[in-house]
Amino acid sequence: MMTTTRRQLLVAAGAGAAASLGAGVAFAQKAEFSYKFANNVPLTHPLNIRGKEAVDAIRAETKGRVDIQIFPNNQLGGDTDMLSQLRSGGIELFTLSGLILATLVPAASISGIGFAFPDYDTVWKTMDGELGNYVRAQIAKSGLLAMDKMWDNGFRQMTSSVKPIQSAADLKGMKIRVPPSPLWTSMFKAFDAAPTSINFSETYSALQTKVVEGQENPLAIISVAKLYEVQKYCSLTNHMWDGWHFLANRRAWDKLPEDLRAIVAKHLNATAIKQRADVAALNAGLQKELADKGMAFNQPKTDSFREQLRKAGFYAEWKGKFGDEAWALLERSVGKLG
Ligand code: X2X
Repeated sequence: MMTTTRRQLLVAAGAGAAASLGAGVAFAQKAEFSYKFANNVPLTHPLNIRGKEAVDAIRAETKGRVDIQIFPNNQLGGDTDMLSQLRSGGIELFTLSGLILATLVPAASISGIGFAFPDYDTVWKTMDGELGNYVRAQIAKSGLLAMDKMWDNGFRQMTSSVKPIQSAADLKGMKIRVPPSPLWTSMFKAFDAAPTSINFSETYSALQTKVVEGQENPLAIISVAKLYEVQKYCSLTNHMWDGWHFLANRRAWDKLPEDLRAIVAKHLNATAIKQRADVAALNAGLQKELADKGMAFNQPKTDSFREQLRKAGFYAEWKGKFGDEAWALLERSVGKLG
């Protein structure tokens, strides 16, 4: 079943490429607004497949006035570098994990609290709702703008080249790559692991050269970035959810006339909903494909991980950092934490 879904996605990618060639001919005159959209994942990820669909729709509906070029797969640098470029205006559009954005907007990492979300329904209710609005308001104060709908990365799983992770005790001392974000480092320190902050652009080689033994990511990322080539074990921990904010440089956004802004936002937000469905399907079905490629899967009980976070004071510490208002918004959606 999964092979079909993946094939459909790849066919969609091909169709997108053809459509954009057509668009190039139709709108050969120079666009009034030529913007760059940069991101950290390969072209085969639904973020780029649907992203392409969105920029094609925007080009068509604006009759070529808004022309967005996609720079996938860290072509313009790692996440922290792309964030600087977004702020300076070197790139106009960028998708970034809320947790990494938290280096600039601390509230943005609240969606990554360990084991906060039980399922996707709760994720989208929360992030399309009040907590998401709260975070987007904080982002707006930073000179950036976040589209209303986040794009899905997914529930994250732990992988390693040395052993399956069966319980929190197996993480003790493990050299594990985490994305550059205080919350990620704090969480894996609370697990008693030895986390190192590494941008995704450097992750494959860090695993390959054994600078680190493990990493954690949703199955869609493990698949499209071929992390299965350098990792043996995959432990289905679902320890946190992660998604991308679709960010714009404020000055570039304000340059767009109101009607064009509405068209861009409409397509980015509508396409996000389709991208979420693609990622959910991939993450639900990729286990067999990755097993066929040689990964060994296990499904640990989550109790020991949750208990370890509680014992280490992780929830109490981050409740203090995020503050009562944000924490209450999160708990209103997901129930009492910690
Ligand atoms: O850096 C990662 O691990 C990734 C690709 O999941 C993010 O964008 C946070």
